[in-house]
Amino acid sequence: MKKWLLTGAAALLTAGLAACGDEDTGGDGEAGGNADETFTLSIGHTLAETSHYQEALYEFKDMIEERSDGRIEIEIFADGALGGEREMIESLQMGDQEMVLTSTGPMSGFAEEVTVVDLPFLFRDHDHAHGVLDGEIGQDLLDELDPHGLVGLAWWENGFRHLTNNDGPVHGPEDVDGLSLRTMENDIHMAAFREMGGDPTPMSFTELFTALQQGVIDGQENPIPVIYSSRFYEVQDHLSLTGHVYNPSILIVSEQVYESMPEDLQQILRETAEEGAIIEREIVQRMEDDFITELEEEGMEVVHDVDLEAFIDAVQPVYDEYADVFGQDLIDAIMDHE
Ligand code: EAX
Repeated sequence: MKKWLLTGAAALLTAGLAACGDEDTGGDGEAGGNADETFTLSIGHTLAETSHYQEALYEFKDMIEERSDGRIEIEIFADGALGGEREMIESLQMGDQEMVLTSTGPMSGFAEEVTVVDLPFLFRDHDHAHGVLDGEIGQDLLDELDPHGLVGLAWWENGFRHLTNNDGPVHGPEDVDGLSLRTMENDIHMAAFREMGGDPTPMSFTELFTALQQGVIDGQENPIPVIYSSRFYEVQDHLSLTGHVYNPSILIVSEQVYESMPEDLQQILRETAEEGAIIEREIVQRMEDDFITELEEEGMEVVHDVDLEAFIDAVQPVYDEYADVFGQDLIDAIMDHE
């Protein structure tokens, strides 16, 4: 009985969505809506209103609303107001939320193929990452979202992730031994820290500041713009510039919502998301350049010259394990990309 009800509800929902798009879909379900229909798209993210995500989304909002002549209205919800990243992605799949700007961290629960980008030390620098993600490999990875009710519009950016903790300065993997560390809900990151003797705890970003404040965990890892805008300097004493993972973000729209929109608005969404990526990456670069000094001024002790080779050696077993998941050819294609 319960299953029938769910099936019935799903059928009603589908019929309702199809109805609102009937005028222009031509029955293929690819595009819907009509010329004068308006769409309000809520975009959720977990970072602060002073973050790189928020600053870039303001620009995105202005461009979208201008280019659509007001047929699309964007509402931005920061600070996890709509939930953690995994929750928000699930809401998109159910059609309960329109958009999310999320790190790839939690993606292993939705499209594991995408998390190849989460391998530690996979990308040499920002240019290398952008070259891979903006090319064929990046598009193929975004396409992996399609079967999961998600449309990946463009690769945005969170940045290179660095390690903070309250135990002491971390110079090499030996200093990670015994540290309890929050990680994203990402098996690869957890495996990497276990290889160093760390004790990883997967946790939504929305719980992280309180967990650090209460000493539930010793440390965490995040890009400089996140560490600064989320004020982790108030609850963390030591920062080590490990840059152990390049963390892209993805601007995602619910497939149900996307397919209810007419093609011209779909195109505006895609093109503006790609332009927004360029703007957002520039914001990240500026923040990465400026905020390390700010964090030192806020009292964090910063280790600038970590033993990078030792970290890279320590995480090699993770490559051996995940070569079977992603395929060595894909990993090589990414690492060898100019
Ligand atoms: O995507 O969870 C994290 O550490 C992420 O950096 C954050 O949610 C931004």
